[in-house]
Amino acid sequence: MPRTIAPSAPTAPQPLARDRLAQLEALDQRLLWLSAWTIHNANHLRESVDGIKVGGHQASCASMTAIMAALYFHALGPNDRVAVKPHAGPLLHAIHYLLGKQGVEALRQFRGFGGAQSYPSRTKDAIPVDFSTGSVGLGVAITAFASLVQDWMIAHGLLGHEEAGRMIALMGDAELDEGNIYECLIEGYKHDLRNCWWIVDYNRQSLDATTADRMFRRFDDIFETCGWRVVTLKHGKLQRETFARPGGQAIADWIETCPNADYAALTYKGGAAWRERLVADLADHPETLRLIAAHDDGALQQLMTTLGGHCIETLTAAFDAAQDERNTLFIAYTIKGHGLPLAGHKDNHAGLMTPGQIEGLRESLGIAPGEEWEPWAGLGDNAAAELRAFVAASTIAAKAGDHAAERVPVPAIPVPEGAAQSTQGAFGKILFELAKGRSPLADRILTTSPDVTVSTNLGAFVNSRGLFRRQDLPDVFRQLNVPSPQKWQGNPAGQHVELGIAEHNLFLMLAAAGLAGPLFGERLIPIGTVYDPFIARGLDALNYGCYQDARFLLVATPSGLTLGGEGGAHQSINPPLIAMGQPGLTHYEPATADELALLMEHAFRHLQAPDGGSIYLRLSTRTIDQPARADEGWKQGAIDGAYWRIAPTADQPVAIVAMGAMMPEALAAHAMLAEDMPGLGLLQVTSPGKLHRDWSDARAAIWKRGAHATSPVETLLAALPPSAGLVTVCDASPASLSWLGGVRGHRVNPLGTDRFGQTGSLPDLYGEYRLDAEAIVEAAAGLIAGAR
Ligand SMILES: Cc1ncc(C[n+]2csc(CCOP(=O)(O)OP(=O)(O)O)c2C)c(N)n1
Ligand SMILES: [Mg+2]
Repeated sequence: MPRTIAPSAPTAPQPLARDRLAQLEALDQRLLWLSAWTIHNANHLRESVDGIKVGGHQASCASMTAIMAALYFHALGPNDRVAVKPHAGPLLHAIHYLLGKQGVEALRQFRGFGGAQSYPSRTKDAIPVDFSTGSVGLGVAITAFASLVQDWMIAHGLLGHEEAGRMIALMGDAELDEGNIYECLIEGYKHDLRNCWWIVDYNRQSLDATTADRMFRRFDDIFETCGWRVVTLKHGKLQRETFARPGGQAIADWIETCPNADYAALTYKGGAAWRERLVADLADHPETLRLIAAHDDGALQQLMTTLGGHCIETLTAAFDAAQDERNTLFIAYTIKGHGLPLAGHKDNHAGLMTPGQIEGLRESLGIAPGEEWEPWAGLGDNAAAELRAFVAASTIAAKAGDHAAERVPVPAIPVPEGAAQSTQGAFGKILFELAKGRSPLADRILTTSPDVTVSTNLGAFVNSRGLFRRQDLPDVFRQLNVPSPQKWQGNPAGQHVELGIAEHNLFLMLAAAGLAGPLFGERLIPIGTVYDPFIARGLDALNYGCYQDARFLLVATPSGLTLGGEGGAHQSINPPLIAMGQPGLTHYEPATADELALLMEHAFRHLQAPDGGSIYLRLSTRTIDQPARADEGWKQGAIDGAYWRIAPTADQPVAIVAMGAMMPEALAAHAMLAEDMPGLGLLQVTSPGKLHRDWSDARAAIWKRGAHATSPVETLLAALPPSAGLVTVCDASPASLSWLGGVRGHRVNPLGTDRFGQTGSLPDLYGEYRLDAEAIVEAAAGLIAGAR
């Protein structure tokens, strides 16, 4: 039975003990130094073999050293997961270096081959990385979907309620410009999202410049509207105490109205510039002028730059006070480049300290020359030992990285019955059969769709397994006896996560659910459905999921011209090419129900295999006659990407190569041609991408290891003489298959769609796009005649 989810009780914040504060402040400094030095080493000291700039973001790191020290060494719980602002990657490496989980060599090789990655990477970094980041905004939003997945798992008894962690994003303020943040915010509100913390490094600088003043407080409104608690950490303790002194309030008021650009520029210029401006602007506040005069230039600079996000006490108090499950946006005011000579300069995003400046920083921190990589350098023996012990005792020192999750057994997937059916129809039947059965796999299926659940044929599964909702959602139409084939009732036992029309969210949801094994210790089988053309809408998120090796099944339907009258704007043309260029994703385009059943069974295994990946099934609504198979010899070929549906005899001058919903035309053309050409072959392609990948791999193996491997496509095409021509046919860009000519040098006449779609009946459209049987026959005749 699913458990009810009870809110966890908030705990009262305790004041930070003095020694704890001192250790966290020391760690703040260690992170500042190690990140700056790691980037410096990569750019100025490591030998450059290609003269290309290495890069790194010293200012972006310096902006959040206190935030990360306070989070990682004070607030983080054992089950919490964090997406780190991409360009603060060196800080994450520095943290793991101090924890003894990262070797110095990886830091020395930062951004080098095999070294610490420029942006935290789950798959490429040696340290535990909870979520890869890089494309801004996506790392933020995935935390919300990870929290939703966590709730799904708790509700299904796969995770104990007490094991729930907080899903945390450390983000730059310019990430708030990414639209996907708001798509996910809205989705989160609908799903009663909880357990998220998003911590904004609010330095009010992006890459190019300082950010718009008009956005002051607007983010508060937006997030509060979506149910989030917003905690603004504007001032550090030093500022708050100074503002409480006579004349201090006027400085606070001045800061309140100071434009971002002015604040940043004055920070860059330093204490004397602050004095000049404050004295001029506050000339009629004598007490304030006295207060300013009591600060020398250094103290004034410190006062004006100790914002909330740089104050450990302010940060830890805020984290301690937010110990319930409510989503919280922390807006931590910071200065980009804080503590570095780059501070505040609008061009500091990719700015690097000069060798002289890094020397100055080293000296100011008491680090001896030659001890730059020493984790505890400059602290003195006692302080170093205490800090080391503090770090060793921190919660995160014992925090596990990824979990190993058991594989879920894959049942046989029977072929749906029917002499004629569409792959989309067969998909619905297969899932319905799974839903009715009792296999452990069916219980692990999390389906999700951006408002196209019914029209992509997930309806029967959802009728059987229900909508997932943390709170019960009554099916009002059913209650009021309004007939509908679709049950629309939600509760914690439901398995389908219905999303609004935001395809980006679909892919982030699939990415999060596809990481359930490593993140939460139990595998899910995520299945997401979408209309094929709208894959493009979420491409960066799809790439993001694949980049971090999330495992999911994407089912895109309807596709291509088979949309018929519904088509036009909706006809997908290039997704097979997209998939071909997407590492971690294998595209299959079955033509028949038996191919689909086989490929789904394969997919359920492939999603769970250590060297597996995600799978994209491109399905169609076109009902086609199903073949009577003489044997099972086709099956391995279908998994490998193609098989001879009709094997050619030797010395055929031409062959037809066809994929998916174009099989009826290919078969009809074959029948027409075979009268004169008995022995004509018909190659049925299920996956151009798989064929291409294996072909490339075989080439690479020869090049790398001298191994002689022959890929499936080479073997298949070896059945034809080199002089033969190929007519390739697909309901997609013809480039999906035309490359086959490069495998053994066959001439190709490629048919497909390479213009934007029209509405129309299939015969109209196949005529218009030269995809009907006559076009295939003509293309074959052209090849036989020697013309292209
Ligand atoms: C989708 C995407 N677009 C552009 C970039 C390039 N980029 C990296 S960081 C950045 C500015 C980020 O500013 P902010 O989030 O405020 O970070 P911080 O000021 O802390 O460096 C940009 C444009 C990117 N990484 N991802
Ligand atoms: Mg910024």
